[in-house]
Amino acid sequence: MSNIFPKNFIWGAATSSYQIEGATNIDGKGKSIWDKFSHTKGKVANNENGDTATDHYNRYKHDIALMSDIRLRAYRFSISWPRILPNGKGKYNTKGLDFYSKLLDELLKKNIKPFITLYHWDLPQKIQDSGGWSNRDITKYFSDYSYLIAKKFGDKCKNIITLNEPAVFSTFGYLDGYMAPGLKNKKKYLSSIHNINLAHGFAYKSIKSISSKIKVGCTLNMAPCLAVSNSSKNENAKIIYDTFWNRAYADPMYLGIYPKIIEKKIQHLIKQNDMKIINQKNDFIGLNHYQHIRVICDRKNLLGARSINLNELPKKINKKKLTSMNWEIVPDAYYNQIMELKNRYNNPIIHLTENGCSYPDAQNKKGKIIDTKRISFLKKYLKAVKKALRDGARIKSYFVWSLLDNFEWSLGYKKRFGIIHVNFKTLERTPKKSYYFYAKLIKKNSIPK
Ligand code: IFM
Repeated sequence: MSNIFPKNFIWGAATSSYQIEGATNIDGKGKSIWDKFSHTKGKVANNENGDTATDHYNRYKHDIALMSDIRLRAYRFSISWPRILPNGKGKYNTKGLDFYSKLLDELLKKNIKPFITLYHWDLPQKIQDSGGWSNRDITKYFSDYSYLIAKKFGDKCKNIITLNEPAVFSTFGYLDGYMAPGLKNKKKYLSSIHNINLAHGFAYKSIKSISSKIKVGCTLNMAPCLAVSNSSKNENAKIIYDTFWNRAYADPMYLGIYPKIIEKKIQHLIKQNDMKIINQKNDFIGLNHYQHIRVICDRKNLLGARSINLNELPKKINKKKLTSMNWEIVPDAYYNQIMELKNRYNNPIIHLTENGCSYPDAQNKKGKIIDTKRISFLKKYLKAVKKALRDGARIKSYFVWSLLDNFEWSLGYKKRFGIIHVNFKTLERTPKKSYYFYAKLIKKNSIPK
């Protein structure tokens, strides 16, 4: 199999607002659920927060110059909803719009295609105060926010992703409580599923009402599930987890139906026409993928199933096969997940909106970061992408996660995913070896040897 990618394949990098911007409390920005959560003692490793993050808000020009130096073709970033609408709705904040307007202009000047994500988890706290994703009213607020962004930026950006990883922010935010807003409430979790789906549908309609030329889709974090053992209780747990993790959003958004297990539980929330609103003619699916998921039966968990910690595995896994997130390196799972999208969702256009790995990435004595493990990871995963292309998947882009080391949510700043190193004391950027690897990949449009 050759390593050459199709002509016009889009090589990009991704980030998100709360993880990189900083400037959380200036220029009229409202508070987000992550501002509150990270400032609540004990919620984030070392009690870190995104107040400064990488200070991208002030350094965006320099960051875009670094993108341009390697001829990055696209940049996926998210807009901070509370920076635009401090209360989540109502009057907009001109300074917030100005920031993204300047960012977009700078990208276009350097010939870098912007991919906007409207929601990457930093919900306005004001909206959380009235229930957040568990209150159906959010669908209207999100739709209005989407309309505003499309109206202001639709001429500059032709690809909009409505939501980033619904399964993550609903499961960890409303069920396991491990991420903002930190709830453990099955009822709210179940309502959040339906409201998230509806919000996507309404946002699609709002954006398309501004211009049918803007391409719209949702980014889903999907991964093949494996039972931790073949006992019937674990096999059953796998089916439950797989349904909630992989199908709760993709099936309604892309097929117009809820999986039976979920439908039974949320039937009372589904109003006439809801399924029609949810199931739009999406232009693409965005896939974020890192590893497969091992599932165990756990009656204490509100779903009766959860993903495992690796130390719960009957057999130890070779440490070399793990990243510093303790995630397994399994490129076959990437291939299988892409093919599952192709086969189950009628061969859609796919954007690979996130993939990458975290390692400690210390600077050596000469100040260099030789992240050979990341390069090896990327080579393996990109070969899986290539194989899926060969087998007919309509993949148009690949976005490495991430452009910069950043704030890894509840895990704080220790987990480094960037191809550019950030010194969180001085905020100095240092391209890692993988940055130069990526440059070569882009130049040759082929996986370097
Ligand atoms: O950092 C996150 C990102 O915000 C969403 N996808 C997974 C990444 C790594 O955990």
